[in-house]
Amino acid sequence: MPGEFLKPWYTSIYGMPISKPMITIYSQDHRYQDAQFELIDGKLMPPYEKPSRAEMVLTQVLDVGLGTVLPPKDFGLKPILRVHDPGFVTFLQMAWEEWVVAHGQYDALPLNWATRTMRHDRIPESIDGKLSYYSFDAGTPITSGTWRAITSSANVALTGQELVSRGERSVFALCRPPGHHAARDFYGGYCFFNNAAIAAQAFRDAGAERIAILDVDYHHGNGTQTIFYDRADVLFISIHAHPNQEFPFFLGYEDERGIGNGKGYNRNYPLGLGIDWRVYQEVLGDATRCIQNYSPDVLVISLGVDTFEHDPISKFRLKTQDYQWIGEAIATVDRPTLFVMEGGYAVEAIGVNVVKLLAGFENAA
Ligand code: B3N
Ligand code: ZN
Repeated sequence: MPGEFLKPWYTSIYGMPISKPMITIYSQDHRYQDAQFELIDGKLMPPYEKPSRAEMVLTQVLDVGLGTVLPPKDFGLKPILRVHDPGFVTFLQMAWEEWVVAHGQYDALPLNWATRTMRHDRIPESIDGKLSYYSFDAGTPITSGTWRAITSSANVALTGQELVSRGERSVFALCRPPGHHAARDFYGGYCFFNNAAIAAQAFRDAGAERIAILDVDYHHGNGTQTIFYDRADVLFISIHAHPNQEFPFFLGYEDERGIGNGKGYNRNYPLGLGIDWRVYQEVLGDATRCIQNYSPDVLVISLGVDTFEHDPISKFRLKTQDYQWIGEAIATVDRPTLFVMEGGYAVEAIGVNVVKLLAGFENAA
């Protein structure tokens, strides 16, 4: 690892000039989430969501000199429990231990779910039952290192949040595992803790009055949407593949506009498969204008680059150059901004695309 990354904790650099424009927060602990298999097309295959994704992004951040790379601070469970259900958090903490006792050292996956007429008000006692209760897909394995990786990922987001709260104009939280599919009490879509939601709530708790979250990942951020659906203090906007065609299938439609106090503070832009920059830029322009009208204190970006034309699991046609323009469009909002890493599976290109976007933002800001 480059020496810069091994610097002591950032409190030692507060008040000192930061030589490079955008700080990245990164921890090697993401490597503890390293599953053997993922259920894809009816087969158990090597996972798309793998450690090399984050490593490629870090390499690119360092290669172009985006800015200082700092390790996360440990915030404990308190800020996670501001967003997630205590029973869910305890389940994630204990799941691997209980699974090994029941089944041995294989990745833990659920087998069935409580659909429609079945009961949702009983939490089973067995680990198999709890896996079913607290998940919504079979593509998100719990492994021996999951707990360490997901707490680290949340800390990466929270460290970025703290830096922005203390005056940084923009910070990149290089989170892995991602988070935007995780809801208050269920995981799935490679996500366990909702890093962007945890950071948004932490901004509120630090005194910010209005937060906007813009989710540019290919998949709808169902978890983030539901966490803030009845709230006016967090505007959620998502641009994504239409859920009648793509995961997560059961949320992300245009008519989901929020409920109660949150009515009008949720906005979805589901797009057809195969769209390119011409379509995307119009929608993005609409989304940024909507955010400007809301006038948030802080902007959180759920940053997925699985919108890329060569992404192996997605069907948009954005090119590398387009990511710079996405960054420039985000910069027009002109707010302190925390970027939180979500999806992107074209491993060779993931770093270039992410850094294009961040540099595009930084140079336009
Ligand atoms: O949607 C998929 C999927 C689609 C196409 C695939 N091919 C062509 C091999 C493989 C898989 N899988 C369901 C799980 C997707 C999780 C998405 C996580 C994410 O990036 N969220 O933002
Ligand atoms: Zn995605």
